[in-house]
Amino acid sequence: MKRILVTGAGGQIGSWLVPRLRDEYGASSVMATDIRLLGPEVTDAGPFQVLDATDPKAVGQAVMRHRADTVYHLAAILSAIGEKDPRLAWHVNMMSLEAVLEVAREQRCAVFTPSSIGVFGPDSPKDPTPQDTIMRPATMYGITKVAGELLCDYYHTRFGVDTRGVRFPGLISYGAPPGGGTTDWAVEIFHAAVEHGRYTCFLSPESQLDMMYMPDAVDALLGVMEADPARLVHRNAFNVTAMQLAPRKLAAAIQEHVPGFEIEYDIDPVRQAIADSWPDRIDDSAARAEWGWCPRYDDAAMTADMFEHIQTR
Ligand code: NAD
Ligand code: AKB
Repeated sequence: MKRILVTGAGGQIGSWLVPRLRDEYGASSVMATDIRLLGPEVTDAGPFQVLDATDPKAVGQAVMRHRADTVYHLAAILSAIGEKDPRLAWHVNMMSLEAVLEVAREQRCAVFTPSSIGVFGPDSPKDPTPQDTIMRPATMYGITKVAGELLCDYYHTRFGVDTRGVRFPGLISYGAPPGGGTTDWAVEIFHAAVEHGRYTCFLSPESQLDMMYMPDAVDALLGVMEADPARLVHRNAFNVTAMQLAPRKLAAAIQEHVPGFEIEYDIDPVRQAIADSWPDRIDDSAARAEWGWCPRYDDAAMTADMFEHIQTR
């Protein structure tokens, strides 16, 4: 029976991943943790503990008490907050990953760590961005993600820890709001459309970025962790994508569901510079070949499903 510990469980991904893991492996097998107390939908549905993932001793004790064999390490600071406070991003992203990997080495756990399209920078080829290419990011977030990928690969080759990861694009979901990234506009726009019929976007109309609907992201996460290790040429981390969206394009799709919806632009130079340094489209053929990655939602299916759920709420 699997025994799982999730860090950063209260965030955008964790709020989807924890219920899915509890369905899949049994509620008592999945220990949700976060630096803050979470709501009853998490704490009443299975084990929960407040845990600062940057504290190696506390991480070690939590893994031991729960007898975890797998850690899904989601705690992190995202790109836009990382540019506001680069030292915080370095501290949280690097210290927590180092703590988790050391505990995994000592207690023989597998580790999933999400990377990001943020590993790429202005020198990376933009369309398509290959799996293996130049990675010289221009953000502190990206720097921590590249260093994190290397550290995860190091723990695999040097110590035999089963580390795996994917480079997520911007994730779109209803439920827990996004946590301070450059792609947050693609979530905010849906809520603004339903509540106000208009949205002011902080990126320019043609800023195209890779995106994915959260149900596919959770499938990717479980898919790479369940993959036959003998087939894996890469580990940390696989490019994965599902669609490419720019604000003008998504606004047009939204107008089909919310007639009269209007978008205007008030560009934030910091987040625009981050978006400009990221790929237009990543090539995820390695994930498709090595573990069968295949997203279910394109932009039309995602948009329809988002409205169905937001409007019901
Ligand atoms: P989020 O910001 O929504 O959630 C992060 C969670 O971590 C929060 O609940 C926060 O309370 C918690 N946290 C912060 N500091 C902590 C600490 N020291 N100890 C324990 N918990 C702490 O982030 P998310 O969107 O769920 O992202 C999870 C992971 O996926 C991150 O590594 C992120 O870089 C990566 N990722 C996310 C996206 C996306 O679009 N959401 C895209 C690419 C990669
Ligand atoms: C962000 O915008 O920071 C995240 C990401 C793509 O890593 N959504």
